[in-house]
Amino acid sequence: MENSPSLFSPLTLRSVTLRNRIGVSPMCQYSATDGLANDWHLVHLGARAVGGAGLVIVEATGVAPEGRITPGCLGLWSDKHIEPLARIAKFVKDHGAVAGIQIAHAGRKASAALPWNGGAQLSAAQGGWEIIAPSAIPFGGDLTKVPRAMTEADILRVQNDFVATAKRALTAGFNFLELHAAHGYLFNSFLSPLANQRTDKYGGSFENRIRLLLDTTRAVRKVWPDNLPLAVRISAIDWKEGGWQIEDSIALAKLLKAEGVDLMDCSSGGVVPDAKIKVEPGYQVPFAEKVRQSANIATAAVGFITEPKQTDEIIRSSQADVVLLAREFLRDAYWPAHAAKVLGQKEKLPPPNQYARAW
Ligand code: 531
Repeated sequence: MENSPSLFSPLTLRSVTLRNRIGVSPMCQYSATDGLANDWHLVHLGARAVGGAGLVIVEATGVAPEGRITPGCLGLWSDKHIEPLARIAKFVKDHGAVAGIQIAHAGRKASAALPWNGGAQLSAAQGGWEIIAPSAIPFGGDLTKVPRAMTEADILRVQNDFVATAKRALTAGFNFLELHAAHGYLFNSFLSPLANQRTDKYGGSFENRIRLLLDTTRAVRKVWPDNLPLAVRISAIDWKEGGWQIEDSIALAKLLKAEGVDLMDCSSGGVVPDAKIKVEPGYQVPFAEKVRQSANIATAAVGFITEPKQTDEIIRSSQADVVLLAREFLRDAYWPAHAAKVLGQKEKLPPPNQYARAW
């Protein structure tokens, strides 16, 4: 009889095996200088590998300086960014987790202040920069900058930036790569008709709006080894009439799967500031479930997931293959160890030798 998986079952994606289904969601730390990772990132991510996560994903990491959300965001746009990230990838792997990284371009949501400085967009005098997007439409709210509509040359350059960054991520030792196509950032703003009003081959029809992401994925897959998993984070819906819908996500997932994407990480929202989002425990899990069932691809569930029982149930009921915890992991780096105890499965997560007498 086949055993259906639970939270502490391993998961193999290509040649990479996660020791359990618990992942650290990529979470911005706004703590880098010039995009360079430092001791904060090492301790933040390293602690969660020690805590028992199966997968640790480094926060949205800019493929270009102007693709950072804030001046404190990580980047991997040059070779000098590799070494401090390599140190982190090694530590994470040495402690039993898969080392993932999310690579990103923030598009019209770039050039913002750190959240603890208000998060509004920065003028040039404040250290901000020119922002680019599919169309010259500002995001709104505190993000008032009018982006420059990208030329075809800009589009090709960004594609190349993703490819070059993927290569550097490989050199740094990561064994899981995620493309950020959610939360209103550059790829997401091409996907959604609410942000993309282009009239060329990158706008209008569904086929045109997904072109940049599809082309970039194809190009990245060529340099990201066959034996390593590739994931894409999407906003499964815009939570807005006239916006991107779940059917679009399913159609996109099928096409991305055909390009060699192994896992769809299903978040939602972030394309427009006035979306009506009903945030409650597990509110995005149905998106992971629908995409998984309808596109026949592995998914990650993310968003307001905090409880061991709830998390275990998501895996047992086949709603998702991986559960990514975000804020709950900020509250508790040892969440997997605590969850194993609550679920009566302590034997499934052996302690690090150094901590064995206290586990
Ligand atoms: C939270 C967020 C989730 C969904 C929609 C909008 C915002 N996060 C997203 C982060 C940045 C900080 C806020 C990223 O995806 C990089």
